[in-house]
Amino acid sequence: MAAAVSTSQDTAEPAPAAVAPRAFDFAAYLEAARLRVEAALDASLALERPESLWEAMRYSLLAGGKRLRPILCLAAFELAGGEGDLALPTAVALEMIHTMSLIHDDLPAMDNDDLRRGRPTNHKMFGEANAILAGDALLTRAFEMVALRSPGVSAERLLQVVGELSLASGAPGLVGGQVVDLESEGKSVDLQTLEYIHLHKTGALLRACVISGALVAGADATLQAALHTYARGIGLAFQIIDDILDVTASSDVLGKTAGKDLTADKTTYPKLLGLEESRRRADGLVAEAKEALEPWRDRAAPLLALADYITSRDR
Ligand code: GRG
Repeated sequence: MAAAVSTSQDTAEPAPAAVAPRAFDFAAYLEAARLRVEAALDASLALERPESLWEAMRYSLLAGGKRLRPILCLAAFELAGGEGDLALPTAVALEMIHTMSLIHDDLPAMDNDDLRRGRPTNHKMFGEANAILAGDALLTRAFEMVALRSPGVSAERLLQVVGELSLASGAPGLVGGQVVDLESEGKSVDLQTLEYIHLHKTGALLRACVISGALVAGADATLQAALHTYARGIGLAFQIIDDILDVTASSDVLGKTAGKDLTADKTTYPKLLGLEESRRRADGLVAEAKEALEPWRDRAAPLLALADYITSRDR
């Protein structure tokens, strides 16, 4: 039977230990994982020369955010039997790639946004050239974290992780998805193209998080295949919810400009299918994702709860 999920606020009387499955406290898990990631991110960048560059990198990397990508990486690492901090540099690398993509996405030549993670965007603070370079430096630092700053992990596993990160961040992933997204602005786009955009722009990096964590722990092919299915489901669901929140949430709560998709005349799931059907699809995808981990249900509580969090989040 799957571990029950509870939050720290639960006050129900504990059932006798002999019969009750131990409840998984997701709120406590998430907070502990977030603090662990924040400390590792802070330690990953010092203020070196030229200080203006490192300051711009640190500004965006340490600006908060849900830290979902590194947490997914660590959860997959643990599901695959990994122990200790071996996957922490990879988790940091994934957040660096994500942060780079946010900095570049906010640039005037792309989404042209002023607000990110509740603060002025990188180019608003440091200028356009510095923002481009801070993004470039975070992307390359991510590969440095894996290749040169992952003590205790075999070269063979690190090479596999480098491969995953390359696929996720390059033309087969983030960049390809972003290009089709930009080309689609102001046009009517069908569901297939929208799915392509979501799976590449957002899904590819989420897949890399889950697979890389598992690779560091030496996951076998069966678990990797299940994690691919899990990652596809949560990746698509994550972006559908992002589209929904763009319509339903405020800029204050999101920490970024709400209503952006409408202003940029983007095709989104809510635009194509309506809010209700979009949410139904996201719920269905999360159910499929969780189903894939059924054989590992006893150890998969964090990944199962993270999948639910993707559809229940408000930012
Ligand atoms: C230059 C190699 C290279 C790539 C950049 C700009 C770009 C190509 C891609 C854009 C990718 C992008 C911004 C996708 C959107 C993904 C998304 C839904 C981001 C929001 O993620 P959250 O909600 O944000 O997890 P926080 O702030 O919580 O981390």
